[in-house]
Amino acid sequence: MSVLDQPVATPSGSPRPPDSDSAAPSVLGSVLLGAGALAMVMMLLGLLVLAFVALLNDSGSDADVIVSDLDISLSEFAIDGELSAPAGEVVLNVVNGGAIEHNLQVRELGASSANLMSGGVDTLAVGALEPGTYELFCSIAGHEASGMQADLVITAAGEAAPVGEADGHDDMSPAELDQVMVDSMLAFPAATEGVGNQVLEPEILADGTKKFTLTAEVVPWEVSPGEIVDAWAYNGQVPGPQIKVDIGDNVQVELTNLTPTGTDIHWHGVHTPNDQDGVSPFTQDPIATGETFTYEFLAEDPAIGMYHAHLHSQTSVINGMFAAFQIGDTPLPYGQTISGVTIPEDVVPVFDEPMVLNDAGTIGLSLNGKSFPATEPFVMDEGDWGVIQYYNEGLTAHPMHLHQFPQLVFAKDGIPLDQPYWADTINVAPGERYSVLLQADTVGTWVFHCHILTHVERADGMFGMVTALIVNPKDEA
Ligand SMILES: [Cu+2]
Repeated sequence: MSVLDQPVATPSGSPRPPDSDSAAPSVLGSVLLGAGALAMVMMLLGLLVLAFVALLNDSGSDADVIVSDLDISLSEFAIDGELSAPAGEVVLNVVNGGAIEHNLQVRELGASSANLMSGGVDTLAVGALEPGTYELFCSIAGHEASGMQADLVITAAGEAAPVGEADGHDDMSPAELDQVMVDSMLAFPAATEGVGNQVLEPEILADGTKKFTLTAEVVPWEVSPGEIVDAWAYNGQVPGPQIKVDIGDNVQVELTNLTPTGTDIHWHGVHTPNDQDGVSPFTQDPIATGETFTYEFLAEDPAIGMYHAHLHSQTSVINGMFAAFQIGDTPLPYGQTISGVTIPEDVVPVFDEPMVLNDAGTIGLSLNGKSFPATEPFVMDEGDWGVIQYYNEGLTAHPMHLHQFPQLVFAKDGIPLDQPYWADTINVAPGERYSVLLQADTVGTWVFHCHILTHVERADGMFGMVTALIVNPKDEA
């Protein structure tokens, strides 16, 4: 924090314009640089300002104004930086250090920075602030709830600045902080409206073609209890409906675009003719708002794929336009012995479920379109086997850790591994898919989460990329 140590007097009751004080220092700087005629003109203007200030001093003004420049950093999903200042003029120097678009608003003042792309900067001069607490937040849907809020504390002159993180919990005792965390965890699993990943049934055309119908539109989506965001969704779901076809099927997918922008569908990890790859304008024209386009291709090879928008993906995909697309079945390592563990010849998983990761946009840090405690648990009986397919549709990698049970990675991006391997933490980068097999041989509720800890906890409790594997005793099945 740089507080100007030469307070400038102003007439009582008429706050100084935020930038008037900076004119004089910048003029002096220009003169030092010897910058020619423009600098001379600026210097004259500066002298006029100084003369005006002197005149105000002579007129008997008594209000000293302190100007505080505060550096504020935005990221996924936090507001950090200099969050306290003495009463006076406050200027917020905002930088977006994150990967996606953010802004900074002061709730009580209605003041807002511009929307900043990654690396963007803006200066928000909020004027003279009285002592008190002001709420800072990012107004992009879902970001505040994901953690982008902070308190700006303005102290009275001579009062010490608060110590510690100004996250709205400074006044809580350790026991109270414990209780907030415990309460947030005991809310799991919480019911919310809307279920993603529903398997989409095709219409079978006369020639046997499997035709799937999708509508893309912006819909309200309950990410966590009471937190409803604008999702960009296929058929009103996040993730969009799962499409499963067999090897050799002729596939048609008819998409009607009701989103505000043009779109297309890219079949990620799926072999298609070039003109069906869904990358406008290279392989097709953008599908404009209100238009319908039909993709058609032969499902030749097995795939653990994804489908998502390619055009405007930085908005549409992270806001929800992503889903699983599967061709055929990826073979399990039947009868193989891997690191001393033999997979049964006749293993039959009790489930084969997608785990779609996202971390950005309106949906935010989430598993299958939901944030803890609204995430769906996996449920098995003791001794059962299950298959989980990880898909990362977000902007950063997530090390997915399951307590207690190693996961056998048997395919990467849908390609069966010659040498499957066991791991308890699977790092899934954007665009990647991992297929894992696991056996739940110990009863209990086992936490299953991203191990980037700020993706799962914040001061007001557990959230985001956490779910659980619940293993019931066999005889209670
Ligand atoms: Cu993560």
